[in-house]
Parts: sequence; structure tokens; C-alpha cells
Amino acid sequence: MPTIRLTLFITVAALIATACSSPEPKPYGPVPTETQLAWQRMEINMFCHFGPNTFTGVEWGSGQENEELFAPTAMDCRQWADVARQADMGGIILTAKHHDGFCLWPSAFSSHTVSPQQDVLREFVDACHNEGIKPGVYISPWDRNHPTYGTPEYNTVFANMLREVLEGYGPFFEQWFDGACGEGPNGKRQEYDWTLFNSTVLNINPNTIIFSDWGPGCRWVGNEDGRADETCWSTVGDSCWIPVEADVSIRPGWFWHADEHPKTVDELMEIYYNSVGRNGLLLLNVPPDNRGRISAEDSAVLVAFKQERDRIFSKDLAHGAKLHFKETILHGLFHPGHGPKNVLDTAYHTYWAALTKKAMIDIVLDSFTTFDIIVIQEYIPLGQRVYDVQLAINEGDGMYCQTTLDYPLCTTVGHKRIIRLNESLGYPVRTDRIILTFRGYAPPVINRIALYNTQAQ
Ligand code: FUL
Repeated sequence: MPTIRLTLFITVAALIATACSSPEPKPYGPVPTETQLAWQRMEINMFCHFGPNTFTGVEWGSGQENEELFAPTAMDCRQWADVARQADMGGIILTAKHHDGFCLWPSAFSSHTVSPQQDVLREFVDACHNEGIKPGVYISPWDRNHPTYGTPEYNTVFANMLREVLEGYGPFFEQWFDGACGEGPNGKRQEYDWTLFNSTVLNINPNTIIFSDWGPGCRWVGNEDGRADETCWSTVGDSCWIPVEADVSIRPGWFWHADEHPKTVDELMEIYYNSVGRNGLLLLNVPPDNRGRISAEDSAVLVAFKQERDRIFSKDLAHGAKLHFKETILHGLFHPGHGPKNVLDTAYHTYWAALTKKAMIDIVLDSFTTFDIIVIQEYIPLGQRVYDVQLAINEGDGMYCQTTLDYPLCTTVGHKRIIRLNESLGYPVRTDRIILTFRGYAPPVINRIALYNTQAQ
């Protein structure tokens, strides 16, 4: 047998032996906790900035505002939860304390709060539970009101506030810690005791995702435009899984202001592609107005945003496709029970687990089909592995490579990658067969590949 064929034979035999001896693929690198996985799969959540700023027109209150200024005329937290549900957002995070220090619950640790009769946090949590929405909470460490801010004593005050909120109103699916650290009334900046803050939260609610600039539950995307990078890893170093959360407001400001208006559906779709479509979770701020309700303008655009996602993503053009392997015997090998056909179903826990770090999938469609979106999902319970994806298609008279190593279809995939071909290639594709080639730091594990046409009626 010539050497080359012998080598091929030995390689294939070794791969088959590997497949048979290790039927279940093992995790690679850091992986999400179950809580992080459930959080990532929420994909879009609502942020609600609400407080004295809603009535004064500023974005950062001084902390000296009169408590009576906070006077919503027709507050209805159930309406917030109802709007969130209609827009397919499974969680809402409320600013229970913003930088002005005003507490939306009657805290025993501050004199700058709502009255016990006006406990917004209570109404919010109850409304979320009644409407099947998960409540989350933003409690700003920066406090422009508290007399102890800027002294070591404040860290204890803040931990007490956390305990008071989490024990009295929790559990919360997410604890949001803003990174801002300004001066307090004494002109001093606080040295935050993050170890104390995080341990206080996790000792009370171990299943809370803690957001901050660096985690530990999830981390800030690095801008306030809702935009993740093209290359977006949920892994940090060799040992941490800290996925990205992309926050942005539906309006120019974080708080409601009478003269501001919401973004358009097209702008929200762009944000969606750049956040959820790049392995991030989108946290979309929808600020209640001075009545204490989400404005009709904002809820209308949110519902239209959901309808637009449904319109585009309800018809998977790869549904019912066939898969070819004969030309890619080496790259077509997979773990028993985890074959490539699993990428075509919608079940989350079925996936294709390749045996080689470079792996191909060859999808044959029923007929020539036009599409301008490819969605790919890695099965992240086994880690994030892929760093390069290439595309080749049948152009009618044979396979043609659309992308190259220099200009791959995408780099990272992660939980969800939505590739807009009009952006990456400059045009939609019309074909009856596509081959995707994945390169990973470990053999790729893919649970979904789908094709869509944004122009379809
Ligand atoms: C920022 C804050 O300073 C803004 O007021 C807002 O809360 C935003 C979400 O985070 O850092």
C-alpha cells in the first residue's frame, strides 16, 4: 500500500477508534454554569431606568433632590411586565437605586427613599411574578446622597442594602453593578469592596448572575450602543466563562424625558444583529415615563420589533435539507449519536460533535434557494471552540468558495451567530448546496444551522 494511502487508512482507523472509545464528547475549556446557560438563552431582557431623574429631566441626579419629586401619577408595573412579555423579553432589571442614591424601596439604611406606602420594588417584583417575567435589580454602588459615601463605612452600608433587598424582595435573576465611581458629598471617591458585595449577593442568591465590568456572572460589552465585537468570546483566559451583555437604551437617554423618542424597528434590528447575533445578550432599556408606565410609543415599537424578528426567523430554509459526507470522509466523522443532522432540528440538546478540529458540513437543499442570513449556534455547554468559519456554495456548475481564511464568514460563533450575507459577502446567496468549514481549538460542537431570507414575504 503506498505510504499516503496507508497514512490515510491509519488516520481514519484512529479516528474511528477514538469515536468508539469516547462516545460522549468532553467539555473544552471553561463552560457556562446552568444558570449562565439559562441566562444566555434568554437572549433579550428589558432594563427599566426609573427614579427622581424621570421627573427632573436629568440623567445623573445630584442626590439632593426632594423625595417628593418622585411622584408617578399612574404607576403600573404589571404594564411593564406585560410589554416585556409581548416583546419576548423574559426578564426586567429595575434601577432600584441609581447614582443619586434614591432607593425605590423604603430602606432602613438611607433617608433618601420612597415611603413605605410607595414601595416600587415590591410592586415591581410582584408584577413580574404575576406575569411570568424574571425580576432583576440594579443597585448603584455610586451614591451621591449617602453621608458615608467615600468612607470605608459605606461599603458596609452598601452590603446591608444588598442584603435588605435580596432577602426582602429576591431572588433576582440578575444583579446589576454599574462601574461608575464618582465623588460623594465629601468630595471623595469610594474604594468599592467588590469581594464583600459579590459574596453578599451570592451567599443569599447563589443563582444570581452578577453583572459588572468584568463579571463574575456576565460582563459589560464595553459600549452603551448594544454592540458586541465581531469576535466575541464568552471565555476569559483559560478558566473563566463570563459572557457578554450588551446594554443600550431604546431612547437617547437612560431615563424617560418628554422630548425624546424611541429608536425605529430598523435600528433595533441592527442592534439585535450586533448583540444577540454576535454571542451577546441584549439588555434593552425601556424607561417608564412620569406616570410610571411605558409609553405607547415605546411599546408599539417593541411589539413591531418582535414581529419583525418573527417574520424573518420563522421560516428556516434549511429545514428538511439533506446532508452529504462522501467527499469529506475525514472531516465528516463524528461522535456516535451526535451526527450532523442534529444541526437541522430545533432541539437545544441535540448537536453535531465532530472528531477533528477542522470539520465540514455539507448541506443539500431541496432546490435552488435564496437566503441572506445564516444562523449558527455552538453547543456551549461543551465550551466555545470555533474561531473560523468558511463558506462554499454550489453556484450552478460546481462548488465555489465564498470566503477564505483571510476573510472568513465569521470568526467566533458561541451561543448564537447571525451572519448577514449582505454585510459579510455583499450580496445574498442563491444555491442548492452549501458547505461550511469550521475550525476550532477543539473539534466543533454545533447544535444549529439555519438559513433565512429577510426579503421573503
Ligand atoms: C451607566 C450609568 O452611569 C448610566 O446612568 C446608566 O445607568 C447606564 C446603564 O450605566 O454607566
